Amino acid sequence: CHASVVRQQRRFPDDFLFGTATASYQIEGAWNEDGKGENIWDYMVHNTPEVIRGLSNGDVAADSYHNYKRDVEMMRELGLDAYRFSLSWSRILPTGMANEVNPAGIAFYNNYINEMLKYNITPLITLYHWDLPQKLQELGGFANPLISDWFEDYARVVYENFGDRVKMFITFNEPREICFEGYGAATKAPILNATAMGAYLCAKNLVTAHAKAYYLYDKEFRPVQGGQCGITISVNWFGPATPTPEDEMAAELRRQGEWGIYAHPIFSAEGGFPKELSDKIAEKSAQQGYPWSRLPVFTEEEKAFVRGTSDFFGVNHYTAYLVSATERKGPYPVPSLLDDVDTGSFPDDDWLKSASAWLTLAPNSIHTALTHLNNLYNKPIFYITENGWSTDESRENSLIDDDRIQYYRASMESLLNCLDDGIDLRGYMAWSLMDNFEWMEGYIERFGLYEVDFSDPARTRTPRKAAFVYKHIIKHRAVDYEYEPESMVMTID
Ligand code: GBH
Repeated sequence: CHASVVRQQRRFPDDFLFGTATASYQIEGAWNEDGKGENIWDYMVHNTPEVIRGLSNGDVAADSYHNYKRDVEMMRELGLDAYRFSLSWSRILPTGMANEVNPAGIAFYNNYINEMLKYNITPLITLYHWDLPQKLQELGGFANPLISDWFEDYARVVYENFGDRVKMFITFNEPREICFEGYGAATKAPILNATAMGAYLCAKNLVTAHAKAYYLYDKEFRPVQGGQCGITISVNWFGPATPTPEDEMAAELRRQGEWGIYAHPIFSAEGGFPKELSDKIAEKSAQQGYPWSRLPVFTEEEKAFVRGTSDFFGVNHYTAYLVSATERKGPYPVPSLLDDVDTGSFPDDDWLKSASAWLTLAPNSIHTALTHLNNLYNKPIFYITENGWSTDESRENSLIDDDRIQYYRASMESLLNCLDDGIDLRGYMAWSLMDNFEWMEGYIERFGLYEVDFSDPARTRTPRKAAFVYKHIIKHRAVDYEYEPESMVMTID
């Protein structure tokens, strides 16, 4: 068969940023060491341990707080251009407020950053990946509009301490998971399950907090530090299950409920919440006897404040779903975002399944999603800030992950399709550098290019086969389907 010989090898540009991503609570451990304050994940796993599969927690996790040099060594082994990681707000500001800065927290991140820079690895910082200081949660967290001031104060400490060396800041990771899962449902901390309005209040306050942190960077820090500031939103693809107007409309409403509600205020020309979704929530709220819409109003002034406040669009993309106006719906709580949107969603039966119920290999979905966003939001600069595949911790031969390799290669083709179309896509971060605390799934679902032995106090990291394949892709800026690692021994080139 000549297919592999005939297939034209498409290449990534030399300046395309290849990296991996992680998040503080998922890897750091050291939950109460050196002055760190308690956050909402510490609080939840200690007070309601039964919400986590296997009753595990992130107290130690991959222990990156003590293993950061090994982490950077792995980055060097892979030949990464960049590494995306998040800061623990309560490690830096133990009370959540800027009254007290923890020097040990600043020192830890300085060491991590400096170790990367020593080897020319570009650090990308996420300010918030879900670990809110518990004291701020007790004041309402993202349901309190004052969160935007508290976040701005925290952002100032971050820019002041790290912005001399870090040139890319991401304010929030995945507003949907923060707002919908944490406030509007009970699938992430702080498990509020305030279904009627939790996600909606949080959405407005979060995008406003993002905008304040953006202006702070833009006006006070960018002139000296010269970097970029943006946001990362989870954009999975939601397409119609059948080509009928009903399913087309259902898919559009679902996209607005999943990510448009966070992206539209920042990236659209007109600003504010998406129209069809706003109308639908207003209509349902009226039917339900509310004197006002459960979706908060954006005044014209507020819309203008939030609009256009991101230097790039960070996209976390994992998968796609088919959306139906009638099939496989609910039951959903009433009232709730899911009931407002009122659609069913499911993967195609033919798509390869991962260890996570929500994650299948949907063909070319990065390209489909980015093409849509590119048209909708007037061609922003894009980074894929997460993309990855899970295997089950109980798998035999856990280092041989051919399904993960298949997924990453498919992702590469989809990225190349974007580049071929002239989409301004500048980088790709694989989730994840190593196995870590997978939130409610504990240590059962594994996303790492490196396996971590969580029963070993040293948290030994061992490369999986996919690590060698990703390394080869980065080195050659292309996908070679013939490539097989010669051995499972990893070295630094
Ligand atoms: C990312 O979220 C996160 O940023 C990262 O921290 C995480 O480790 C990674 O994905 C892998 O999960 O169980 O059906 O209720 C991805 C988006 C959305 C994926 C919510 C899991 C749970 C759906 N996530 N989803 S369900």
